[in-house]
Amino acid sequence: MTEFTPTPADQFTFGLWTVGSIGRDPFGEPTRKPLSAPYIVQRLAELGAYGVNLHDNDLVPIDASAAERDRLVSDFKAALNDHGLKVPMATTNLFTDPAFKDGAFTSADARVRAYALQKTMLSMDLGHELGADVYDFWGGREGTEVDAGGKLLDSLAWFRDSLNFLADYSESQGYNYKFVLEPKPNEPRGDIFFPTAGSMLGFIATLDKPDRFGVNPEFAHDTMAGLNFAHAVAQVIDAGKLFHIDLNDQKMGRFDQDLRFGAENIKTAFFLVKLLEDTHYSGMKHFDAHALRTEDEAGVWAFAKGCMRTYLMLKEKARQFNDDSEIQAALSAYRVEDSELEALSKKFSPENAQALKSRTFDRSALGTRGPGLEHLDQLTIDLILGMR
Ligand code: GLT
Ligand code: MN
Ligand code: MN
Repeated sequence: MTEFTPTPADQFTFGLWTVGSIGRDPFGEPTRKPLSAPYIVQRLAELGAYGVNLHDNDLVPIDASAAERDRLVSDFKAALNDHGLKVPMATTNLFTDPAFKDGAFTSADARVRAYALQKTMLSMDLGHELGADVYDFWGGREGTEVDAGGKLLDSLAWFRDSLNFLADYSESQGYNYKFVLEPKPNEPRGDIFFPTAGSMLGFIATLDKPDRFGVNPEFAHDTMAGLNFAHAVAQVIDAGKLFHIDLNDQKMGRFDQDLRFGAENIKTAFFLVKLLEDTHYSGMKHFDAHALRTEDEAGVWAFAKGCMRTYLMLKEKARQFNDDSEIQAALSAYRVEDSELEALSKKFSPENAQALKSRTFDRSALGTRGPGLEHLDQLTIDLILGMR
């Protein structure tokens, strides 16, 4: 159906590492051949994506010579130019190389922490050269399996110092980066520091330049831990910190599956899309997922199309939800308004406090009211299943 065909105006992005995944897992060898970065650019543009994001080493191998780097970057830029694709977000691979096995910015080895800063500055240079204005920090190795090393508080301080250093570096270079911190509870470490969006929000407030920093929440990361991703995103929006979002899917309690967006938790995906659309989220919608390991290259592009199509279908469902008179009536019935009590409760004053303290409430009536949520939720299910 053409109406669910994406265009760049939808601001969908993928990572070189997502559609480029070769299907390796801890138990098995790759099942697909690598795709070159220029080819990925071409295919994503054909599918209607807005942009492609990358880690430094998705494009330039960690041991590349300067000449090799220049050739890879210039071929990539030519492809971006030819196909009109952008690079909105860049990040650093601080997790694959064995040097980072016990953390990057939170390593107990000062040499590793310094190397992580060097690698990130060079990667920020590359991202800027490619036009990125969002820079992501996913601390995959920033965590522990054992806490006997006694670095829990030090790690927080080292991480803070590193982010402050890099924000100053960005400013000194005239880069206009907005930084996004991406929480994950575990995997690849047994426990990763800053496991939730809320912990990132708390930490951002302790940085030297908190305005430069936001959160990059990811559907699968909260879902692994049994959390409700739409709730987490609402909190990030409320804090004015939703600068970027990673969309995918996941079964609760499993390993990091990175499933196609909407593949598993369709109801949470619906309420998430509704939240993003109702609040006019204007950042990138990045599909941080990959095709199933079972798939060949055709499966990779079916996966990419599916992520975008499902988002657009859920966006249409959200519009229908807002236009549906029966649903809107059930929503109105759910909320009880009382302008006098709302005025008294809005803000403290001695008079308001006194008025509330002396008020008589019909507690029994409050406890027996049926709010109609079963009816409202079934209307939502009917809508999602296409029965309305
Ligand atoms: C890795 C991780 C993702 C992060 C990427 C950015 S890499 O695939 O699982 O959630 O967003 O470093
Ligand atoms: Mn992830
Ligand atoms: Mn992610």
